[in-house]
Amino acid sequence: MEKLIITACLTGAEVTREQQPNLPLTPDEIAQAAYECYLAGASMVHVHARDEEGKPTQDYKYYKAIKEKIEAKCNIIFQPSTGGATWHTPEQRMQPIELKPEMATLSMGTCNFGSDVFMNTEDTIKIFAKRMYELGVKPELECFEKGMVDNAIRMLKQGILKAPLHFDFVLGVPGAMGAELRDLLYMVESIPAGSTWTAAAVGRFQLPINMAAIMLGGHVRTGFEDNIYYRKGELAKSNAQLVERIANLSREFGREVATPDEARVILGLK
Ligand code: KMH
Ligand code: ZN
Repeated sequence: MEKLIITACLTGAEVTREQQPNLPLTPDEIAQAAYECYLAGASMVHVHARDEEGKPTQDYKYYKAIKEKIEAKCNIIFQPSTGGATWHTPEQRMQPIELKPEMATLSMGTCNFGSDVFMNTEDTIKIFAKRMYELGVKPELECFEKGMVDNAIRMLKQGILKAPLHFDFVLGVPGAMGAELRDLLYMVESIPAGSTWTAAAVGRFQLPINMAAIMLGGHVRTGFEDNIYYRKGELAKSNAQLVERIANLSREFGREVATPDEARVILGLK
């Protein structure tokens, strides 16, 4: 089986220090967490920036600082968020694309997101995609429910997206698709042949969905953005602790873990 790409989603836009005391917030903390995850077996980091008050920000300058600090430490793939927080405008959300990262996220539709709405109109998706391809940034297609996979396939046929596609199934967000095994299987069966995919799931669903992805030949996203616990009632010590468990499980299963350069080949980044 292809080697496993582990993406560490370090911070997110929703989790707070009150909930998870070890949440990395500053560019230095995020870069250090990225490095620890790299040492633990991650080949990519999904990054959300925070300002000096710990509030989610899509400001270019924070992402630039984080990118540079990570690159000074290791060659892990830097994948900034263009999702931001639900209250960010599309213009704010697009800023990290200008850094020309190898990848950036691209959410494929609108859904409820807890008590908020995560808005991604067709026009917004097209504008984000166009700019990404102009700058040589490969989109990771964030699909929070099956209709978003269908949207991606439609946009592929229209030439808005380019094959091979890389999907990230984000399951278990309150207001969107659940995170049972059947939900993951439905997503996996629905994507075009030749696509690659990663599975992420929220809270207690993170570990079982990650394990299913290892077995099914997909890739894994783990980290505090999606889940802050190591096991029931026990907070994780770090993002790296979650990455290390996935790397160990995968190796036990007989599937080696990809280095960043191996991940680049699998994802067609080089
Ligand atoms: N924070 C969510 C509203 C992404 O990073 O691309 C959106 C999100 C998706 O996290
Ligand atoms: Zn995110």
